[in-house]
Amino acid sequence: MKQIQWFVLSSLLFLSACATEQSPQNTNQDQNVPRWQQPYPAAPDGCESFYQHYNENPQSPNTYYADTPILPTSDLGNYGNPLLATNGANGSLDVYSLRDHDSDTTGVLVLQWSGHTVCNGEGVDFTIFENGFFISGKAGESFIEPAAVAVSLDGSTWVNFPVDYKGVDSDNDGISEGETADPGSKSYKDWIGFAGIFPTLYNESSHSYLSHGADPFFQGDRLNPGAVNPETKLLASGGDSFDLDALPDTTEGNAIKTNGFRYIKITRANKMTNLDTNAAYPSVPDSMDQSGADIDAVYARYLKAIP
Ligand SMILES: [Ca+2]
Ligand SMILES: [Ca+2]
Ligand SMILES: [Ca+2]
Repeated sequence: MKQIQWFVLSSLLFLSACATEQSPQNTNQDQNVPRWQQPYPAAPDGCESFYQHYNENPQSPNTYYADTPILPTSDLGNYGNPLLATNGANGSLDVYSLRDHDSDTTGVLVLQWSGHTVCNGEGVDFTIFENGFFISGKAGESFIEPAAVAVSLDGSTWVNFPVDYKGVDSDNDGISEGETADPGSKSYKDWIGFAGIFPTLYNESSHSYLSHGADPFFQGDRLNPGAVNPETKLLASGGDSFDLDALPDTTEGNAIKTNGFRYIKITRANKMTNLDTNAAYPSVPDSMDQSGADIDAVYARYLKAIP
């Protein structure tokens, strides 16, 4: 977060302080807010949907956001506490930053759902919430901090979600002599399949499913962040949603499409090689934190308890 302006930081700290006034976990639910009405989205055999779980067990503790850090396992300091990526979406500084830390410069975060597999159900299967936000008064503009996503059943064999960066030469003057680095596109349209692109609205205190009728698996409209789903009446959540059906048709990819996954790996894009250019993906100028995406939480839509 080295690029952060002090007044922005002050605002975030203020918002963060406000957010702590209310317990984030399933309290004070408004019985009148919209909930998903049955039938629930079709969950695979043996799996349960987020909506069914919370409609039927509104006081139950969380199981639907990733709750266990695998890498790193301890607080690295300097916005490096992985527990802030496993405590639900609470916004602003309640995040694990994929920046370089003294003891880890890989830009990688690995999380797990304890005792559960994330299933491949109908449509979107999980959403990653970063701490980006829409820039007030500028339709469609926001801070972009891209990260790539991979999933695994065993924690060792990983299947990457396909990504495509279309912003090479984003200053539109050709790769000129002496221009050694792509400045990094600020347009969300150029970052396909990455996390850290769509700002987060979902928040356990102020924009949750049970208390506010927000759907963590309905991203909404980039140009209309406050969108309401006309079919479900649920509020948009922002964030970056992923469907396991987008995985490649390899043996490993098909196994996860069929059986789901247990582990998720999130890697900041500028630590990865873009095979189109054989260079690292660029950082995006003017992002809040050019040193790495800040992961707030990952919510699963369908879970299966491991016997
Ligand atoms: Ca799916
Ligand atoms: Ca961020
Ligand atoms: Ca968090």
